[in-house]
Amino acid sequence: MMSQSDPAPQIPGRPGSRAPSVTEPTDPHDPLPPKPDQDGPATQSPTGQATGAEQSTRAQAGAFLTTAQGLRVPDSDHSLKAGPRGPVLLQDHHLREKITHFDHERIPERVVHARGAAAHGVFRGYGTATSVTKAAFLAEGVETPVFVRFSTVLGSRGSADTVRDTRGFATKFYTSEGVFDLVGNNIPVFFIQDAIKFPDVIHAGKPHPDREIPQAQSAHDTFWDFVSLHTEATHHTIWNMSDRGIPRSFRTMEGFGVHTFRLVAADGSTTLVKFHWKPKAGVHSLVWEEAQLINGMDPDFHRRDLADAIEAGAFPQWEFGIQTFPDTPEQTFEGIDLLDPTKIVPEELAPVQPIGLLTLNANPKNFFAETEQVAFHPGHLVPGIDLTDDPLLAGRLFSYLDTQITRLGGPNFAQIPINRTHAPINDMQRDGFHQDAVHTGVAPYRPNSLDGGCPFLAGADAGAYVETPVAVPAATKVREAPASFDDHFGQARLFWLSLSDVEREHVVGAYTFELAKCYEDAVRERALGVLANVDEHLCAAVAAGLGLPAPAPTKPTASVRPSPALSQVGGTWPVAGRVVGIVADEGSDLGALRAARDAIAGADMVPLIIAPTGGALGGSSAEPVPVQRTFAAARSVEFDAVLLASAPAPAADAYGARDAKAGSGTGELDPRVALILAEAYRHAKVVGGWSTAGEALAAAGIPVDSPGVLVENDPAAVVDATARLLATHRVWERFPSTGQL
Ligand code: HDE
Repeated sequence: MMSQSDPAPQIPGRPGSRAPSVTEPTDPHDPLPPKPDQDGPATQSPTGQATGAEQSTRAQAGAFLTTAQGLRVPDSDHSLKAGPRGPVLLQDHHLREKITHFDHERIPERVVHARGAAAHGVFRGYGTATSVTKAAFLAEGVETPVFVRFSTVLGSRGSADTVRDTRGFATKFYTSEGVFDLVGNNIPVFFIQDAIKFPDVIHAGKPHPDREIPQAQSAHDTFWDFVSLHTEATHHTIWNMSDRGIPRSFRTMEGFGVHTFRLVAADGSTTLVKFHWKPKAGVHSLVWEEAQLINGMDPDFHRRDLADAIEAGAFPQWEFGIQTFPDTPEQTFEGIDLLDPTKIVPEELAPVQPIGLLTLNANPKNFFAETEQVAFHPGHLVPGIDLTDDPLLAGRLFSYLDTQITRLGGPNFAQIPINRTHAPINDMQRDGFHQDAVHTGVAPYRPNSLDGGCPFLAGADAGAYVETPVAVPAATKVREAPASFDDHFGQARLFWLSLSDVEREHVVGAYTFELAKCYEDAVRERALGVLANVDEHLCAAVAAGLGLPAPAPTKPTASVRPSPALSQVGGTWPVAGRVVGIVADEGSDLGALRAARDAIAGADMVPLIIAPTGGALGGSSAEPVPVQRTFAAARSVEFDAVLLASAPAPAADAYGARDAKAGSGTGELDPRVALILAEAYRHAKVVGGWSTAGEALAAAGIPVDSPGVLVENDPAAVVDATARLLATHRVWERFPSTGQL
């Protein structure tokens, strides 16, 4: 029997591949297939060979419960005892195996980027990079399977998604020449210029070591203590304090390789490049109050959004691009040191040239096997992509390999299915914990004759990775950075001056919030001293919010040319996967409701019906409308726009003792609906509707004639206008600026 509240088919989020029955199924049958939106790692062998096996050969099999040895088990609820009330017997092999395995289910979380979500996809090369790189996967039309993991940096594995933080954007390309990993972030610069400082910046950002608070955020003394003393962090920090620190979705983030890389063409010529991912959905962020509410309402907001979008067929896409710079001995471009990872090259000086398209089209089948066990490494390179001497990159090349040995329990993590290359392996590495390969021969050494001399060395013409013979200038060993790394404020100022007014207001709000959360005035004062060197208006506004005097700059502020490409306001983008809530009740015109719902789904957005109770509206009609959210369970932050199909009166549970959001619950309109509307309006989202929507908006105190408030008789017209406005991401006019920044 199907459950009564079977959701409309276009709503993503069904947990299993089939709707469950109410009663427990007892007829033995094989495991259900995975959901259609899911995919798993390719069935390569541990030595990188295509096995042609079905993915299901790696999944559980057979209809009956077994032990890990395949022995069928008659009872898994009772330990073996000497009588029903007697002692449990040590000989219970099933109990011991079950509990022992459970005891060891956890592995260490990543020391940074512990919280993440991932998806499978495909990368298609445009061929536009072939003049600068021989990398096979970048050739025209070549399709390469990929696995992409997005993450926050500071939080533990179970922390909330929408905290203010940098996001990881790590891509594993399973190319024909071996695995290439681009382990990037959503912010193009980093806190530090030298890897030796990484433990410092992370220890400062992580919770205080005594009380282990606060979780997953930078709004605390140790973080601001460090970044105010260590001023090379200023540029990265202002990005974190901007809207970039609170993305709306993984789908609406840019990605950056951060370091400068060196590309090598077939003719041996080299080019320095910076890698970029440009989201087709545009760069879009939350507002801070929204982010904070979401952390409570739906801590899984970003991972749910990614999975739901893929399940709904709104496949997230990014264009891959490069900025190219001549590979000169100075390794600078327009006076910018390309080895300094705290600097960008503005796109206006070096345009991002598209070289391929990334499409994420499948959700993982198993979080642990894939998302948790995937192991990225900036040293996973393919011919045509080489490194530079960025001292931050150098330390990473050591760290990523090293960390996996603890995290994944030994040196054989490359054999875990999600990490397996799609190119044949003959590496002469042997044994170790969790060895999956069954090597043959007797001579895992070179040179040998006993295994016929195999394996043999390849030359560049046979696809070998040959490091570029870059000249290294004669030098003396020192612990020093070049003088060109010294300017810590100029590009923070460039970023600030490139933002629109509303984005600057957000930056001021974020600094003020974070510094207000610090305990020590000394830390606040020092942080203001840093801001004074970035911009006097920024510093004055934050100081005013903190109730502290604004210090004078200690260095002359740089004269910079703004880079409009850094602002995320302006422009229009596709709306696929955006979420539109429709408030309705039994008084709503069901025909109009269905039409609106279907029009939203037809525009590739996700419609969610919000009603006084669960179940379906028009239960006795021929076509009931399933409800996805109740007034008690919904909050504005789930929706990009909220439409009303009527003005629902207070529902039976609209009183404070049952649902504190309802308050005293007086008035014509259900107070939870009023709250949803007020919040959505406050966050500059589209609100509107048809029928009696105007009355509801008025009852919620929303001026019906203000921008982005859409009330029309025809639901289709409302949906149309909603989609047009959502394409601009937010109703920006609702955030008028003071113009003082
Ligand atoms: Fe990482 N970083 N990192 N990082 N990083 C890790 O590797 C490290 C840096 C980035 O989804 C760790 O497998 C050092 C910059 C991402 O699995 C670790 C330094 C950038 C991820 C590590 C940096 C990144 C990591 C932890 C300073 C952007 C998540 C677990 C030199 C370009 C990858 C792991 C995933 C993860 C070290 C700085 C991006 C400890 C030493 C700069 C996206 O190895």
